[in-house]
Amino acid sequence: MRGMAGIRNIVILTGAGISAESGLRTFRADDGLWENHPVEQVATPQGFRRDPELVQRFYDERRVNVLAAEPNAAHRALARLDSEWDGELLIVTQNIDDLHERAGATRVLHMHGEALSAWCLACDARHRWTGTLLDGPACPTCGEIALRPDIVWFGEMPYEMERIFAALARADLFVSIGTSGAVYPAAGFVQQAKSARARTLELNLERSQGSGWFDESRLGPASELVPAWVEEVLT
Ligand code: BJW
Repeated sequence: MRGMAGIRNIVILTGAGISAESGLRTFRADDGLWENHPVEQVATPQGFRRDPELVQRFYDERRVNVLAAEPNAAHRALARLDSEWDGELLIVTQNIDDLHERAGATRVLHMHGEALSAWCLACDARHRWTGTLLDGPACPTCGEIALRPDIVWFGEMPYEMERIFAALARADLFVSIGTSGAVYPAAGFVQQAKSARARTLELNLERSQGSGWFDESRLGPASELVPAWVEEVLT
């Protein structure tokens, strides 16, 4: 990248690819999460209404996998950037794992929800959740048996969009890491950043669907590309 002169506000978008080397499967790879679980069955509100047990089992398993995973060098490098970058920084993650936080990052926003959170459809409370939901536990706030995974499914509104759009409008640099660019609104962030005159960089194993929108694309594993880019930014 051409130096960091004039860059103060950074927005980083991360996707499943940043956690792949921590052992968490991506969605759209041949052996990805959608392979055995068709997306309309497990990632839509209609699928949940049709077969809640299937969906609860799917996310109970994902929760176990998230708890067993460890942050990799890419998460750690972003945590370093978060602690050392004086300007504005926002890590918008589409991931439901907590590996950014466990690596030490604090300026993190989970736009598609969190595996370790349960949402009560009766009283709207949210609770940190590390156990199962398949067995129908009562909501600790209201006592109703109405907890669902706190995940944004297709057709639902991603979280904190106003905050994200505000950060994109101020961004001097937008960096997309490990995401295929197949899911909106996240896939459109690069265009919003460009209209705010931000520079745009993609770090991914292969070109994403919106690759043409980026000023620069670096292809390779996140565990190598991200630490190298952070080193460049901070020196
Ligand atoms: C590596 C690597 C390594 C591998 N190193 N890289 C028609 C047009 C436009 C939009 C729509 C449309 N029809 C419907 C829509 C809307 C819909 C949508 O986008 N559908 C598309 C299929 C077209 N979107 C929605 O419904 C969203 N809500 C919405 O739009 O509300 C209205 C609204 C309007 C206006 C403003 C705001 C809102 C909600 C989307 C919810 C997505 N939920 C999911 C599942 C929940 C979480 C979970 O179960 O974990 O989120 S879907 C799934 O995809 C998950 C992910 O977060 C998301 C993105 O996937 P990601 O992260 O990109 O993973 P992959 O597998 O696709 O890619 C991995 C990449 O990593 C690859 O490129 C690899 O090469 C790379 N990689 N190893 C670096 N080691």
